[in-house]
This record gives sequence, C-alpha cells and structure tokens, in this order.
Amino acid sequence: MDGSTLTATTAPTNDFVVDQGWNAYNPQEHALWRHLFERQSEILPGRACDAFLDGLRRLGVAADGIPDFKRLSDILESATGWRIVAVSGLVPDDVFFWHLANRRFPVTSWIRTPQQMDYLQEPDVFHDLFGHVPMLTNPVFANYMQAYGRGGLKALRLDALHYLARLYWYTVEFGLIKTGDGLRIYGSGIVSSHTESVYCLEDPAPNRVGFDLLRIMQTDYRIDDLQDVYFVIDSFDQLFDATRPDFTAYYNDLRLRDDLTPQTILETDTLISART
Ligand code: HBI
Ligand code: FE
Repeated sequence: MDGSTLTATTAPTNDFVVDQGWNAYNPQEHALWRHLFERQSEILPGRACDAFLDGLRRLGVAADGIPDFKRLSDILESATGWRIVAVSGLVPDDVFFWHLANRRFPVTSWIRTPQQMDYLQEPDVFHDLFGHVPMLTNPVFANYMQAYGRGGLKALRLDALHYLARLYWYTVEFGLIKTGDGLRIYGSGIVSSHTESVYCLEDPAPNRVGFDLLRIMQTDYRIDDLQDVYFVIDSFDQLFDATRPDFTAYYNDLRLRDDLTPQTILETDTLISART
C-alpha cells in the first residue's frame, strides 16, 4: 500500500487522545455494556471467527462492565504491540491513520444510550472496544491494520481516500472469512451488531463475493442499512498480502472506471452466494 514507513513518524499537531475517565461511568452505562455484551455473546459462537473469540477471551473482555483501557492495552501490547488510546469520537482522517500506523487503535470513550441500542451512526465504546480490539490480538490482522494506517496516510496525499475507505469498510468493518466449518465473521461492524451478526451469514438477500482488492475499492457502500454485499477472504494472510504492492497504480486505474453499486454482480466475481 505504501512505499515508505516515514509516514508513521510525522506526528500531527493534535493527537486527539483523551483520558478514558473510567471512574466517571455510571451504573446505567456499565449495565448497558453488560446487556450489549451478553446479547452478542449468545449469538457469536458459531458465527464469529476464532481470531475474534480468542481475542475476546485473551483480553478478558467480559460482561462485568466497560473495561479499563489501560488494563486492556497492557494485554494487547504483549500480544501484538498494539495499544488502545481513548478518544472522544471520530478524529480527523490523518490523525486516525497516524495512530494506526503506530499500532495505536483509537477507542471512543462514551457509550450509546439505551435508545441507540440497535443502531448509532458514530462508533461508541462498544463498537470500538468489543468490535475492533479483539481482532488486534491476531498477529496477521494486526499487521494488516498497521499497513492500512500507513496506506491511509499515503491515500490522503494522493486524494484517493474514498477508494481505500471502501477496503476498510468491506474488510475491517464488514468482512467475512472462509473456514472449514463455513463462513465466519471478522468485521467489527457486524460483530457489534445484533441483527447483522445473523443476517450476514443466514439471510438470502445479500450477495457474498470472494475477496478481490480492486473490485472492493471500486464498490460503493451504504452506511445506514444492512449490507447488500459481503466480501469473503480465504485467510488473514491473503488480506495482508494484498496490501504489499504500491497502491498508486490501482488508484490511477480506478479513476478510469465507474463506481459499482453495492448490488452489482460482475461476470468476473467469485460468487459464493447470490441474492435470491
Ligand atoms: N476516528 N475515532 C475514529 N474512529 C474511526 O473509525 C475513524 C475515525 N476517523 C476517520 C475514520 N474512521 C474513517 O474516515 C477512515 O476509516 C477512512
Ligand atoms: Fe469501526
């Protein structure tokens, strides 16, 4: 994705890191975490991939309440050298990528309200911590996320972020992986969603297409509804290997092509299951 590692060192003026404020969480917020955690714990075994479930266990993320980021960071750092930093919400793209390029994952410190139980636009602590952090205990996926951060800084310079954001969307957020027991979930947007954890594997509506880097970066996505297409990797090695080339040529190629809608199926697609 990027030709140099210099991008990881030029720090932005503001890193947007805040204190988590763990002592300020009230009992209702911890209770909401417990409810969200228990609801997902009932449906993810047999649906989420082993890397996610092993990560959850290794980090000791449990139902008792909103975890302390520092405790989790120490465990995560011993696994893959990643740490988590508390932020108060979405941070500018360049800051987000700079943190990823330095093996720091920004985790939102606030939790959704009970009214937002099933859907909220911005990531909260449940989406970020429960959804994203367990995957960072997997060494290959952890390498992919750092490569993504470096690639994001470069994509910003090439005005190509909208292409790379699709790769993030269809892998990190909504990715599926093939296993000997069938398709499993690794995408954070899915594992943190009660409805989509079932829909993505069992509903006949969405298309499921084999991973294809350029195809993904050409495909638009919806942020406010269940996905119309899921892309399926064979392994995390396949995902990480795809980031090795310099993406400049890909971006130039994509600029000559029309965007694809999420419902599109191409002749060249490896179709795993089509909408019925
Ligand atoms: N900031 N805190 C936070 N979390 C995100 O997931 C995030 C962000 N800023 C930018 C961003 N994501 C996206 O624009 C990139 O994934 C493309
Ligand atoms: Fe996310």
